[in-house]
Amino acid sequence: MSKERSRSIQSKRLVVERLEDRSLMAGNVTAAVSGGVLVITGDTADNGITVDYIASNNTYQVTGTTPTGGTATTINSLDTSVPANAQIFSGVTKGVTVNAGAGNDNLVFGAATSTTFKVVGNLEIDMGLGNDTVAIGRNGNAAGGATPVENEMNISKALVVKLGGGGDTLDITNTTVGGNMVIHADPASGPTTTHGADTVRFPTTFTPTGGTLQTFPVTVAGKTTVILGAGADTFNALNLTSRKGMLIQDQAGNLNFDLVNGTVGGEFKMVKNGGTANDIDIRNLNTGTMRMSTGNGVDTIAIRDSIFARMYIETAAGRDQITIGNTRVTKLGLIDGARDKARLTQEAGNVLRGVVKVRTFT
Ligand SMILES: [Ca+2]
Ligand SMILES: [Ca+2]
Ligand SMILES: [Ca+2]
Repeated sequence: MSKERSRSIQSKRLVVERLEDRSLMAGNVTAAVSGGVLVITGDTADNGITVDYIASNNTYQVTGTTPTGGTATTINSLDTSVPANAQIFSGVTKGVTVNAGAGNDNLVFGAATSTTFKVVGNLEIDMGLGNDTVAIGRNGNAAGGATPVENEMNISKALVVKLGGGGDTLDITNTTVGGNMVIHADPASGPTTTHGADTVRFPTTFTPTGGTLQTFPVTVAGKTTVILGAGADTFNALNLTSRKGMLIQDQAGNLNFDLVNGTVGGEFKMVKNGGTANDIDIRNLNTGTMRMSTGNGVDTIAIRDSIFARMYIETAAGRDQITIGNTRVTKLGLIDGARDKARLTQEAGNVLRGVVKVRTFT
């Protein structure tokens, strides 16, 4: 073999090795349409993924972004910041599925420049292990901007989000769901040691600079189920309507819960187990039956400006604080402070028809 030939082989090897190293670090996501479903699959690296809907020709674009502290993600091994490499898909008629895999992944639906996002079918997301962030729908704009940029998300069937192990954050705004909405903040099975402190938020308001507050609600035609798992979890919902009921479940770790301007058809039910000092705030909730059990620990529960046909509150062990203000119960209910008794503070404006109070003090 000539010296030149040998040198040329060596330099080729070097180039290949360098490319492999780079793709491993950057993370690659595959995207393809299979049976009418847009399937997006991440790897074990930190993946940044933005999915956009192009209304003019009913197509979907998947773009790689740079996750916090990571490097730019490629889509189908292509650098999508190069216009010629744009990954655009048609024939998406039966939904969108995302499996982000391990790593600290960042998933966004709706580019900053577009105004609508449509999914015909289910939107199913599984973020897997790692501290992940997911944003569905958009309102607001860059800091100091004058005009709200909004992206209304419209899902014809169910929205299912599994955030997996780790401390994850999910934001949903400006969204309508035609079926049920199911959110698992931790793995649905297996030991709670993989559970993390998760945040599920519905940040549905925006005030443009020099303008007035605007509302971008979330409406679910079916039932909403949120399972927060163990860890110190936060649930903060503003302007959330769920027409066929709502179930909130939380295991060990303190829960910080806020539900403001909520409408729930049928029953709102919260089952909280564990935590030493849960903080539960409900304001302006309109539902048929409000059913809450807060488990052990010294819990703070405040219910204000709300209307229920029936209201059941059980606070279990621990000397809990229950505050009720300007709230109307039209049929019946029960407030049970359990064996340590709960302090019940009644503010002005309550009409608690048929509500029996046991093991409470004022
Ligand atoms: Ca990943
Ligand atoms: Ca996760
Ligand atoms: Ca959790």
